[in-house]
Amino acid sequence: MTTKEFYIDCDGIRLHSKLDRPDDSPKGPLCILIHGFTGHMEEDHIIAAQKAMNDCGISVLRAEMYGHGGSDGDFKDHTLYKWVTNALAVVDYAKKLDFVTDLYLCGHSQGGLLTMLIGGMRRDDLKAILPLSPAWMIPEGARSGNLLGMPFDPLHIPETLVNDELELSGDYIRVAQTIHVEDEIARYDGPVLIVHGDDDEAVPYIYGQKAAELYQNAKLVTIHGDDHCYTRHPDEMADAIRAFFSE
Ligand code: FER
Repeated sequence: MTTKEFYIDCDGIRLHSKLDRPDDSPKGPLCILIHGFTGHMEEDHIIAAQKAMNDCGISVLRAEMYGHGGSDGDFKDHTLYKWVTNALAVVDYAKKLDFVTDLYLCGHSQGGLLTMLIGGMRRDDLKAILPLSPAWMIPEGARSGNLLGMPFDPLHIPETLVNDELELSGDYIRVAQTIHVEDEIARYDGPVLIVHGDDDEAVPYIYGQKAAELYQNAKLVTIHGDDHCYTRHPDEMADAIRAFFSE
C-alpha cells in the first residue's frame, strides 16, 4: 500500500486529496471517493469504503470538496455548483493519471447526490457509480422550504440558514433549488451500487429505494437496522462494496 497526499487545483481552489494504491502495478482501476455534508476524508465510513476498494485491487482517490476537510473555502460559502465544479476537476485529474484504466465514482450522502449528478454528466468516463446513502432529497427540500429540519420560505430565501451547529448561505438553497436529480439519473445507464441503512436518520431509506428503481441498472444493498454512517454494521457496507467489485 502506498499513500500520497496532495492538492488538486480547481480554478485556484486547492482540493485536499489522498491517493491510496494497493500495489504498484503499472495499470489498474481507480475509484474517486467523496465525503458528505460537513464530512471529510478521514471519517470511519469513508476509510471503511476506501479499504474495501483497496481490498479489490482498486486505487482510491479521496478528495475533499469546497469548504470541507483540508480544502480551500469556508463551509458557509459552499454550494452544490461549487461541489460539481470541484468533482469535475477531480475526474479530469484522475483521467490524466497514467496508471488508470477503469474509473469509478463513489460518494456518501451529499457526496452521493454529487455522485448521481456527475454520473449523468460524465457517463462516458465512469464505468460504474456508487452513491452511498445518497442525499438526493436536498433539491426537493430546498424547493419545498425545509433543509436540516429547518423551515424557510422557498420563494423568499433567507440570507442564511442557521442552527446550533452550522450556517448555510442563501445561495446554498438557491443553487439546490435548480437541481433536478431525476434528469441525471436518466442520463446514466451504467451499473450503480446504492448502499443504504434502513434506519437512516438523516436521509430517509425510501430515497435509496427510489433511486434504485429509477436507474436502468442499479443494485440496492440494504443495511438492516443501520444509520446514516453505518456505525452499527460498517462491515456490511464494506462487504457490499467488495461484492460489487468482485462480480
Ligand atoms: C438535509 C439533510 C441531509 C441537508 C443535508 C443533508 C442541507 C446531508 C447529509 C450528509 O451529507 O451527510 O436537509 O440539508
